[in-house]
Amino acid sequence: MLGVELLDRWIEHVIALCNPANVEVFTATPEQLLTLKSRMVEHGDIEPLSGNERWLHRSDSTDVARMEHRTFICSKLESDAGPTNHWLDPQLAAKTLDGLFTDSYSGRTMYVIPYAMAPLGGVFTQYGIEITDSPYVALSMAMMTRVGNEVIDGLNDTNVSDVVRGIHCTGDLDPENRWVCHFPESREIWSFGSNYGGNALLGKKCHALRLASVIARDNGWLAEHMLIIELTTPSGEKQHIAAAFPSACGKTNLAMLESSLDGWKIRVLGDDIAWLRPGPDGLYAVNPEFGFFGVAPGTSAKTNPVALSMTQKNTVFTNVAVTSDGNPWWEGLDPLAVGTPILDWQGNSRTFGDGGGPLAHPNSRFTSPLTNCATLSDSWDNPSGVRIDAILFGGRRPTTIPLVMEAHDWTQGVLYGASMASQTTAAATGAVGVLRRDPMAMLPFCGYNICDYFGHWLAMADILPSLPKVFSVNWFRQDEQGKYIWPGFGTNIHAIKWISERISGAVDVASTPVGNLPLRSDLAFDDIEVTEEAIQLLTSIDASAWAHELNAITEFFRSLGDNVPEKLCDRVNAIKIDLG
Ligand code: SAT
Ligand code: MN
Repeated sequence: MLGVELLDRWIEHVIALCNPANVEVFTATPEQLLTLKSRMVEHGDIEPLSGNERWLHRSDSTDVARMEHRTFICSKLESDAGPTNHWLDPQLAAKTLDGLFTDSYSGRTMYVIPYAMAPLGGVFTQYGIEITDSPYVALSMAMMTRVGNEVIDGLNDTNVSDVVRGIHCTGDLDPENRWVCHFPESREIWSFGSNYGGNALLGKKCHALRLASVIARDNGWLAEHMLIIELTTPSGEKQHIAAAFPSACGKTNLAMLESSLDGWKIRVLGDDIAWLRPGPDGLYAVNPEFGFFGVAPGTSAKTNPVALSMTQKNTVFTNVAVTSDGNPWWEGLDPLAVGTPILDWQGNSRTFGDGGGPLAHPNSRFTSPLTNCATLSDSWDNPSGVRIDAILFGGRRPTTIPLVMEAHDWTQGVLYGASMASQTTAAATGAVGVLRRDPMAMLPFCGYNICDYFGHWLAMADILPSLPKVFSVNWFRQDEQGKYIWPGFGTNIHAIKWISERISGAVDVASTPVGNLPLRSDLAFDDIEVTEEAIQLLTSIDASAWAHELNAITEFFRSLGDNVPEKLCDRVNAIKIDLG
């Protein structure tokens, strides 16, 4: 089938198990895409929207987000999955999955999708095969990963044991019978019962984060939940920043930020995942993905005009509302006149302003290829990646955490990441708005023991020829009335500018035990609508709030058992002492 004996044998095994009506090796040729789309239209999987190659997909109403409690790491040892993952015994899992997948494709087409993650032809490139019975998954994989004949050539030249093998089945979409299982030792992924992005596009969270984090641990690199941007300073210097934020905390908006400050320019390489490896003179990064899978609600001409124009062509929208002239609509876009007819995300006839709840699902999405993006960096497809000058960690924090601060050293930087917390969002099922610790934004994505993961981050200091600076950022600070005090979005460039000036050594800092803060005179805040009190709150630290925060971090580390690296616990204690 692919001309690689061991892989072909595996594909034959899947055919025998799942019993499809047809088998198609899907390389997303123009003919294949045309046939796929017309088949999907016929079956009601997608419908055309107005504009050039814009499509709507409506998911099952219960299949709208990742389900962390149905996501499993099936390592041989439970201790390898660690305290934050759901573990399943691999043999037991295999037995259950074998049962679920038996005859599960009957009457359906089985798509075999060879894909690559990361630009082709470099040390970063990894190959995978996803087998699925979902045309929506096939169409999405063609946008989110690299597919095609060149990929099959690369796959042929790759060690078979390095190829990630993923098998996905739509199943009955019963939320209680949903399984996203990862086998790090055999590099396999089995996903049953959901067609939602993070559960079903196996190149994304399953391969590029959960399995890749294990591969990265074993090979001295990092697979992270990070955006990558290229910053050009007024003097023409290029710097690169990787930033970790939990899902739906504005990674896509930051990645596509258009600078309002004269002479500063931002270009995007990725908005969700970064693979980072030691290079000749530091840490190099690529975006393993080939597309954007962005949250639609809140994307507007004000928050992200770049994303908005990107979705004017060649885009699949999932679970958005549709206007009577066939345009996608979601909360955050310009309101329509009250009483205007509109279809909500489930296809119900509604009228605008009818008070019947959100029209688009809060986790509705757009899927567009990277090349749709007008501010894509020229380096986006460079197989060597770009050298990272700074790493940012951020979350939704209403209190305590200042707008921006710089770690004194790598250990404190790792502590920033390891103690990250954020209010939860609609990107995963469960309560929204609750503060939870989410180390490096990897809580749902680290494929191994989180304590070992902290250790691996610390050890990078010994592997890397030079270390990027590490910063903590917080765009979500609130006042006592619960009102956001920082305008965010475009104004975040002011924090980025300070970070850049710290990289180049152009500005000094106010040193505190929790990190280095900007000097008031270095903040070009004059053109921003933000009060003096707000600036004060955003750029200072409150010792009693921090005492509370440090205790909460200690408690969190304790909740992870005895294996959190001592270096991190010691640092928390040292900061407590320094704070007095
Ligand atoms: O929901 S996905 O995992 O596909 C995207 C995200 O949450 O970052
Ligand atoms: Mn994400």
